[in-house]
Amino acid sequence: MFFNLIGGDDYRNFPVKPMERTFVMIKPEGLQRGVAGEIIARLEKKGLKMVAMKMLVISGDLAKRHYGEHIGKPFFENLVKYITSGPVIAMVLEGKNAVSAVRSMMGSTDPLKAEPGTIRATYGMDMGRNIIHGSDSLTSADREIGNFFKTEELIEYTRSIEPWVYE
Ligand code: RTP
Ligand code: MG
Repeated sequence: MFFNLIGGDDYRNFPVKPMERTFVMIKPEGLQRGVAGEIIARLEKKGLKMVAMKMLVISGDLAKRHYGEHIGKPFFENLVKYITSGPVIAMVLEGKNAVSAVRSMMGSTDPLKAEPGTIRATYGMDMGRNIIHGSDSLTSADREIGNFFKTEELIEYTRSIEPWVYE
């Protein structure tokens, strides 16, 4: 967690707001199905600020590190095989309560159980094809951001719309 004065000097009378950063990934089917842009647009429209983004094919090592908490579970091998099967888009998004904001936009892990209107409910049919990943806690977010991005790839900038997103 870190603190950011919104709008810079022009808004110095605004209170300092705690902002979170979360790691988000459009999984391989997002690019194969041509819906990656739509999903990114939803996250942007919500008000989340993009601080890093890249397209990559995940290596086996990176996949095992990213999904390390699931090592030994019956779905682990398939998960690693799938997530390394094609390009993904990795992002860091910033905002107030960004971790839980993204998780609630994503919906449950199983797209058939996800609340209607959530990203997974809208774009998925199967547990192993749930289109998007988002960090499940601030601790995971820090770890996942570090796995995918160098510090210098996280871009610090001010958006003039900030006072129209946060009170
Ligand atoms: P993610 O990490 O991908 O954002 O998903 P999540 O937090 O909602 O779910 P998690 O428990 O972390 O599981 C990671 C991914 O593994 C697949 N999975 N399959 N067959 C199963 O029981 C099972 N459980 C999980 C899903 O693709 C899930 O996104
Ligand atoms: Mg998870």
